Amino acid sequence: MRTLVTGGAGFIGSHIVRRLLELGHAVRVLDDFSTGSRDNLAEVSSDVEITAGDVRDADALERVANGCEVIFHEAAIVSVPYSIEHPMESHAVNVVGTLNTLEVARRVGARRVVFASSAAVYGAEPTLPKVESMLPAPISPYGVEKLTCEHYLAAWAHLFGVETVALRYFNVFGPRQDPSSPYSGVISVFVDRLLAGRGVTFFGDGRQTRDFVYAGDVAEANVLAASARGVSGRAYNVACGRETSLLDLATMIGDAVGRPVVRTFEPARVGDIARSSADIGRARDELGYAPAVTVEEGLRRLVAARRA
Ligand code: UD2
Repeated sequence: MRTLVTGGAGFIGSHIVRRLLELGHAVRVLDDFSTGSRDNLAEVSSDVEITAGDVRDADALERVANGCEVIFHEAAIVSVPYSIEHPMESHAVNVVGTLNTLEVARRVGARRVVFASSAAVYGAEPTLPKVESMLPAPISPYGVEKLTCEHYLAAWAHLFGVETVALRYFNVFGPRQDPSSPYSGVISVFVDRLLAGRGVTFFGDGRQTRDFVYAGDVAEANVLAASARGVSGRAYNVACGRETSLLDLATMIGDAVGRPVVRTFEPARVGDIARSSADIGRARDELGYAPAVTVEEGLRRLVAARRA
């Protein structure tokens, strides 16, 4: 089938693009290259139609979406702290960009939109593991935006028959995640620092936990969500289903790199949640999702990719 990946030159998008190509699908990418890069698609670029453009630009989006059966909508400003500092811009890209994607999907007759949502929709409510039947209660603009988009998706499925699926990503890691921004994922930062012979810094006591999921598994969840039956209008946790503390994570990364880990501690980040883990039963039962890569194995692959 012909597919479009918005944000396809970004970290997660580039994993989805590769998986789609492996399965023999035709792939188009729309990316504004604000955080994505052509390097992320370097060795597959001759197999992908890449267009530079903004998801808020309806004409550009319609041109690339025309003829596509499934749209994977990954284009977004992906930072919680950035959304707090720049709520208007974050809303415009994340909410208006998604609404535009839904409208374009309807106009071009796309069968399905698979959307990159986030664990941020759950907010700080402490009950674990997070399960989709819980009432979402986001506490950041980013979380509000992702939840708003989920509601738009469900409404568009109901009103216009565009099939929609929202995937609530937990803490995604893997090759091509950029370690250089102040908002970078903790694994990309820790791996980069250890490979450079430096120590790691914990914000807080390091006992906070996250459910880290390998990007290849996230790509597989997207592919499954594109074709599963009876799932339109629904949302699914995409995680590993395992809770890992940052202290344990640093030890695991030290093992993968083969270096002892020097630890320093700084005050906790404002708004940081203490613990996070997902119930992945709904994705398993309804999408057939089964994460194939453990955190340890994912770290080994990431370290090997960074060294190469
Ligand atoms: C993740 C997602 C975010 C959103 C959110 C929902 C990433 C990169 N971000 O935010 O988009 O979906 O989940 O809840 O996946 N930390 C350190 N030292 C460092 C860097 C980070 O201790 O050098 C801590 C940080 O304070 C936090 C944990 O590591 O407690 C994870 O931080 P993160 O930025 O990787 O991801 P998170 O969970 O804040």
